[in-house]
Amino acid sequence: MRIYFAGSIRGGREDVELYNQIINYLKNFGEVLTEHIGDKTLSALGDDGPTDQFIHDRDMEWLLSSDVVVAEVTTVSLGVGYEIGRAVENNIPVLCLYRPQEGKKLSAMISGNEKIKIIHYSSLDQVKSGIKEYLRLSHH
Ligand code: 6K6
Repeated sequence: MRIYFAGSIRGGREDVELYNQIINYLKNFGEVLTEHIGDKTLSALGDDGPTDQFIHDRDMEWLLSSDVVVAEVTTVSLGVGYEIGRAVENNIPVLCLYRPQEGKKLSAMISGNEKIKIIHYSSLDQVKSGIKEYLRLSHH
């Protein structure tokens, strides 16, 4: 199974450690195409890598070749929202992982889309069992 993990980069890197842990768990189920999302050396501002056009084109190719998109959506990211939209448009199953917080709600464009599965969680153990159940049931 080819898994595209999406998580915030320029939207903010507060959850990078968690992305890393989720990516490591996802590796039990298949190939994670986007391991760099969990790379702590990748900052929100660093731009010493490839051009934005290269990043966009490469990521879209990976996204469209994936069997499932798993997105951590707690830290709001324009790029992650865009990737989710493109995945839905191309009939690629999307699993969103969200930690509910006081005074903040998930975008209605995500929570209101019946094609998107959303797991609300508060601990790593919880998110792991939710991922396991989803990936087992959806026969990818
Ligand atoms: C380094 C520092 C800033 O940007 C970089 C390199 N950028 C990216 N490298 C790989 N994937 C990226 C990059 N920027 C965005 N993406 C894709 O968009 C990833 O697949 C993420 O899921 C998503 C993050 O979007 P933003 O809007 O939070 O950056």
